[in-house]
Amino acid sequence: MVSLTRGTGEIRTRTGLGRGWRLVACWLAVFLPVGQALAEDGHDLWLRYVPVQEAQAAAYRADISELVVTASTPTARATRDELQRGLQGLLGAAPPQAGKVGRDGALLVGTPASSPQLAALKLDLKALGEEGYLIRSVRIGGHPATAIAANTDVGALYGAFHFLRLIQTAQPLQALDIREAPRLKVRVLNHWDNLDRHVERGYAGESIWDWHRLPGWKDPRYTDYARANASIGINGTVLNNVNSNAQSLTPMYLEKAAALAGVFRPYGIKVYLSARFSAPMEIGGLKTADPLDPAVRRWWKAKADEVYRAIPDFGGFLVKANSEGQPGPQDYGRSHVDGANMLAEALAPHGGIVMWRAFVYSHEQPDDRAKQAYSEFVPFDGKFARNVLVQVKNGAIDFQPREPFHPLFGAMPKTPLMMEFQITKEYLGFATHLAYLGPMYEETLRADTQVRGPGSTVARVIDGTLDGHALTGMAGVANIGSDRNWSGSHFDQANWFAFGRLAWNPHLGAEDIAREWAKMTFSTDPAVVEPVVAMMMGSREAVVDYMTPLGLHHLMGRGHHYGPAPWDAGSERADWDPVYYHRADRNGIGFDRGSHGSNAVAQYAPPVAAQFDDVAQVPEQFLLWFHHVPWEHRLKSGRPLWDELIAHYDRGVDYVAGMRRTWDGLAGKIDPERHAQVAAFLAIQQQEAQWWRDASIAYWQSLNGLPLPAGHAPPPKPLDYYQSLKFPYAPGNG
Ligand code: GCW
Repeated sequence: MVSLTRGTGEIRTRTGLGRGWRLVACWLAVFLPVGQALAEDGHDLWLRYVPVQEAQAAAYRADISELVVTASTPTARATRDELQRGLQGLLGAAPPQAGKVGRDGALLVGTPASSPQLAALKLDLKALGEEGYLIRSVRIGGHPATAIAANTDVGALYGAFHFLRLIQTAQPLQALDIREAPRLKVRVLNHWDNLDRHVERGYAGESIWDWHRLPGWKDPRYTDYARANASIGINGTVLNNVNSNAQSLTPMYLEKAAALAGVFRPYGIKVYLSARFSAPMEIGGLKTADPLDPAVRRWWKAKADEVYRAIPDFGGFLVKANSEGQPGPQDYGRSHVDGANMLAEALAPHGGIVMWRAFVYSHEQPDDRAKQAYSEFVPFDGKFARNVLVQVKNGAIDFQPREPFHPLFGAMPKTPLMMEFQITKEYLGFATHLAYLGPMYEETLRADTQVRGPGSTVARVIDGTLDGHALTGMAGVANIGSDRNWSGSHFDQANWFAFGRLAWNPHLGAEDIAREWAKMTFSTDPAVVEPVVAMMMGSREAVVDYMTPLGLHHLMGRGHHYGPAPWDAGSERADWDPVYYHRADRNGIGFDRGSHGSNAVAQYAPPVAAQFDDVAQVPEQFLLWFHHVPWEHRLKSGRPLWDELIAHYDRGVDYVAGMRRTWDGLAGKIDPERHAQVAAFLAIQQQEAQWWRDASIAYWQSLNGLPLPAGHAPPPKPLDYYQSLKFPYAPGNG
């Protein structure tokens, strides 16, 4: 049974509720007695707007006695509707609307242009830019009021969501003085969604884009998607997979994309498309896609013009070129700069941008795949057009549970680099493993590249402050699908949320974000919030422990990436095989990327390179990423590597058991439907964590022949059992 008691924030109480408010309060008291469970399926995400405790609601209602929003634009209407819906849900009824502030407790929302009363306040909005806002307690005509003010309607919408979040997280509404502006300009989701609705690396059902029924049928989900994104400041979405299909650029599909853009526009969200480099040949009838060929250049210009006729505020193109078999400029002996700048030129007259991905690796087998993006891109620093962002994954391999920060960050000072994080959990157990990615994002963002001395963090590279870039951004590979709960699991919603909050401000803390999310998603009761946040904060480290401890990486089953397969070898490319990454044998384990090995360390700034290169100084979490060491290698704990590896595996499995106990203890405090699904998923996770541990140990033992240290159980099955497991239909593949 769920408790409707939410929050402990100190809320001032007032009397004198209007008649409407009193009726609603009575209604709630009769029909929603404390202790009654509400059925919840996660569809409302963190925008649940469930009633706060009545005493608090009464206080909040006194603070918000009327709503003053000039709803003269679609965005302002969306703002008004969201406030009405939110306050209705949270407080039992929406406050009455007024044309202007006329009594105590008004909530005045808008821009100086839309509201003379706001203009008269002469608030300092200059530094807030086009998307910022302030929320301030003010006096208007002698009445205490709250102003949500911005330079644009979208800024005011963001402010409204922030205001609702204050109530959702049980904050007081007095003496407010909040100023917010996003630190990054382009805050986009990347959907790896195909036109047939298969989602590459998607674990939440099929794509939410119902291309076949578009543009005629605009699923109401699209509006909810836009609301959810706007609530965390996401301002763009790339609709289609980077492994793209040229059809997305045909008139038929542009019309469908335009319909989506129309739904998203009021919420400040621009549509972008992944552009297939060979589209001029596939849908344009040209014989080449050579970026220096005049006919090709003309084709892209005409295509950009056509796109902008359909979608006047189109954001631009995302491109994966010459990577994993995708076409690109190198097919014609041209460079990434030639390719990116050709598209940039076509988009520039319309204000569009190109997000050119640095996730490349060549057809030839490199000595170390981790080095390739840096080698290919650094020589081009300063050569990309002004409207190009180079989009760099957080690490140099591929979204592993843990990677050191990508060496490109800080290495291209004359080029704006944007971050690419993966929100969907391709390598972290899919949707059934609870892994809160906030700490992983934070770890990368706070990593110190040291390129301009200490404090040159990755966050400062991407927010433009380190090298003075105005064009900045962050992309997140979406975990959204048509599952009722959007993300495949309730806790995976937190990763979408955390991505958005960090894209808005990459200096935020993962724990604060988790606490916000937990309050909005489950309950403000500290007896719920604190254990949930504690579970979340250690959950990604647990995945690292049971899958790839101490710097191991890419040991997942080939292709689908589900489950352990450290033995996998012999595929068409060595660098798709786990054995390429761990290099284990009888004597030792790890990839030597030090100065005597592939020398990938040299791609970092000297102090960082020196630290990573020295086996005695490298952070142990990256030991086997940078070094090949004997199984007996002593770690800081005094234990040999082998014993330490086993300890990590067991610690990871134990953590999951601990999460299950914590979650079981929350029965009765969380609605039964969501509680049951999380409990079932945690049981799956525990089984799979154990499987990872057992299969990995069985395999390492087959190489090193070492016994397990005392107190650690041997794998229950022989190695060939684990090797025999096959998963031809694992989701999200290919
Ligand atoms: O993580 C890998 C995935 C591919 C993906 C590729 C990329 C879209 O396994 O499925 O392709 O990265 O980022 O381009």
